[in-house]
Amino acid sequence: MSPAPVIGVAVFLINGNTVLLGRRRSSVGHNTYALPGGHLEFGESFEECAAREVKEETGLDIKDIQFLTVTNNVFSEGAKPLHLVAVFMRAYLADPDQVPQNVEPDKCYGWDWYDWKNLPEPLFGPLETMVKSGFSPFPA
Ligand code: 8DG
Ligand code: MG
Repeated sequence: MSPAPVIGVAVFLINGNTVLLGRRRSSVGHNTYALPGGHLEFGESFEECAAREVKEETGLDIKDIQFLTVTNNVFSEGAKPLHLVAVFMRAYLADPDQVPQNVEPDKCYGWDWYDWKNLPEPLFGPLETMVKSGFSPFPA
């Protein structure tokens, strides 16, 4: 039987013209640059999940958390098929002087700010698809 779809929440943490990205060590999307984020836990709002995952992965506190969009991702190739509903949020640093920490070094090589016009490669698949479609996380 196929596994149930899973819900991921990823956060565009915006600082000026830059967003926070980290190169993944996890098996899904290994070595690609991704947003902080993780899986929605039972009973959580998207905003709560965004704040929790950013804190757990980077130590940062965020504010003005808003829903942006959702994408439906089916990875049918590979040993472990995955159906992922990815919820994308936007947020800002609660304290602009706070610096990201690599709190989960087994999952990530480290966090850094990247100019939206000059993103690193390769981006994590679901993120790359959005960027290629012309999506922008910045307020209009
Ligand atoms: P958890 O199981 O400890 O709660 O979470 P995690 O280990 O931190 O999960 P994750 O793989 O970082 O993220 C959860 C899902 O969200 C993952 O299967 C893929 C999806 N997702 C996207 N785009 C992005 C992205 O840019 N960054 C992150 N972190 N996840 C993303 O579709
Ligand atoms: Mg994560």
